[in-house]
Amino acid sequence: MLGWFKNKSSDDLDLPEGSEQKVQATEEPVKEAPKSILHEDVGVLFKRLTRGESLVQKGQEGEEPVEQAEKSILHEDVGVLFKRLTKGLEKTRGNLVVRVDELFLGKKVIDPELLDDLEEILITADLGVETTMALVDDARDKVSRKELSDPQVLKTVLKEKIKEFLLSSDKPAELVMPEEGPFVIMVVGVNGVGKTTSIGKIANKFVNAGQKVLLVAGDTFRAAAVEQLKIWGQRINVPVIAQEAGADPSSVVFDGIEYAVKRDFDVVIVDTAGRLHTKVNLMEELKKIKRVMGKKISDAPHEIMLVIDATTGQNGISQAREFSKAVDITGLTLTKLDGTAKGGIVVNICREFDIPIRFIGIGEQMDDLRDFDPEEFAEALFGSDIDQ
Ligand SMILES: Nc1nc2c(ncn2[C@@H]2O[C@H](COP(=O)(O)OP(=O)(O)O)[C@@H](O)[C@H]2O)c(=O)[nH]1
Ligand SMILES: [Mg+2]
Repeated sequence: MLGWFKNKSSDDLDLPEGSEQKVQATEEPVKEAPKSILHEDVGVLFKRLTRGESLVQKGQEGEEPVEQAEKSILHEDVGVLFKRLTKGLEKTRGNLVVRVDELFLGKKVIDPELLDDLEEILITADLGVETTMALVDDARDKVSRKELSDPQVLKTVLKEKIKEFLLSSDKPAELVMPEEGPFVIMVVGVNGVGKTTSIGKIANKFVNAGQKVLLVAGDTFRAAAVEQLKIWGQRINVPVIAQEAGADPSSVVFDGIEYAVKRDFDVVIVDTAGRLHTKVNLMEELKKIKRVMGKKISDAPHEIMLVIDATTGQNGISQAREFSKAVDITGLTLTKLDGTAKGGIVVNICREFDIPIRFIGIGEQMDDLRDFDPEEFAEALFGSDIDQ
């Protein structure tokens, strides 16, 4: 039987010594285990989770019709969610889309000045120099080849191109589900980017999909960080493995993984510190944590998720580079898009990195962590038929 779909036992949870269990996991009704989700990639898995689908339906054997729509979001919900996404991206929309619209308003010719102004807008919205140059150079080429002369057409071309960059990131992640044992997610990122908050929100999605989730407080740098994760554990009713502040993170993680294996957890999400005494130590510590996981479960962690605060602009890009050097980042979460006019960073990241964006944060509420769907994102940003 696959680890992901092991029948849940309702035994008591005995936490390792030194760990604290705030709340007992609620036991979900036992469901029959499907067989074919094994090689589904993690990206797809996350997407299905965030759409509220049950994980225990795809590939199910047997003749009874799969109740596909049972939990999937109804049409009106999609509309509401989309509106919220649009609202979350309002600042970026104002800074990028509205400014581009204004720039092109009443223009009859594409002259160098127009292209310079366009360049400035794109840079200001944090699309990054390279992405901006790619867009503007493409326009210049088209103009000089006389393929393009109408500014309104350029505007459309520009939006299409940005969409293309976003969509280019929509590649399946080369990850497979573990054959047995829990699926382990290690969450990394600098201090304050939204790791712990995102962990709570992601864990909630897994819980809603019927998974038995364990949180591990690997950020032992500050007592408040441990407390914060425990509070999330309470909110969503999942146990948290933690030790006192200052404890060795690797030892907390070791305990956590061991506990999860022993107790048949489906998903383990490990929080890590974003700051230690020096940067070098942080990266070394993360490598060590990763090694410790690998000792307990040979292919763990199955996902190393880097959380980036979108309001930090190009800094976020440097963080992605730096963390990628230390550990193999397999997925990204971009938080606080609701708080920035520089959401163009999403386009920049899609174009520059091969790492898929799993989630975007558009607010502080539980369901404000959204599955990143490039098509939907582009639509929310550019869609002209959206009432504001
Ligand atoms: N507006 C907004 N705030 C967020 C979002 N994600 C996280 N935050 C806030 O960012 C702050 C830092 O988050 P935290 O999870 O503690 O960051 P960590 O240090 O990386 O664990 C908290 O106040 C969160 O509520 C988001 O998507 N939008
Ligand atoms: Mg934290």
